[in-house]
Amino acid sequence: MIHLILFGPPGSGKGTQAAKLVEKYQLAHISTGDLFRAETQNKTALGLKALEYMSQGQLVPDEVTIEMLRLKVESLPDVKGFIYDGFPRTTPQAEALDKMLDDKCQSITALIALEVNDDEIVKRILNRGLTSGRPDDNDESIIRKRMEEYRKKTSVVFDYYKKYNKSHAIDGYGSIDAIFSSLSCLIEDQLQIT
Ligand code: B4P
Repeated sequence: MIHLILFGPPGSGKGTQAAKLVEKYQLAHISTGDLFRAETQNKTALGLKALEYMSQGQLVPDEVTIEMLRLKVESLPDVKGFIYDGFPRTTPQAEALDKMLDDKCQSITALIALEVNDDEIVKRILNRGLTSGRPDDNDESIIRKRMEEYRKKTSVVFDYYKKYNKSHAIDGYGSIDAIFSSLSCLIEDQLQIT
């Protein structure tokens, strides 16, 4: 089964590209950010807990995130594969994902990182904040906090999968279609996924 991780800093375009990849390769899309936002909208205990962290630009604790991810994966037994968007975001999350897949005799196919610099990220997220209604999109200091969390806790996940020769990076600048084209080339030529 295919297990692709779409990786990169907040606002690098993971959600945007994942939506296109899902359609082209018929994979199931799991965005932990979207799952948390749905829980928050439904005012569940998990959603209210997640909101405390998300609205401050912090990562939600690992144990909450890992359990939510596991339940979502297990609710989709018949799919061709998965695109994980925004997960794993810490080394313990990566270890938990590997363990979960190992128990099913499966493993991560590849991690693909979208590379974008800080100024472009702030510009994109503030722009999204004009319409998204997300509390973490409107305030530059919270956006900078998210970027700091990424550098401190998340960027190491790239090196974690690099040890297994599974990490790839592509340029996250340019039009959405141009980036999608680079992603598709990598997926088809290097990963041999069709
Ligand atoms: P996420 O929902 O994952 O959101 P994101 O990182 O902001 O966005 P993404 O990279 O998907 O960017 P997008 O395509 O939307 O996380 C939100 C929060 O949830 C986290 O801060 C954390 O608190 C919590 N969370 C989620 N997962 C977690 C986990 N595993 N562990 C702990 N906590 C977790 O693009 C951004 C904007 O740029 C959009 O407006 C888009 O239209 C625009 N854009 C995209 N591509 C563009 C391009 N090529 N050119 C110009 N603009 C572009």
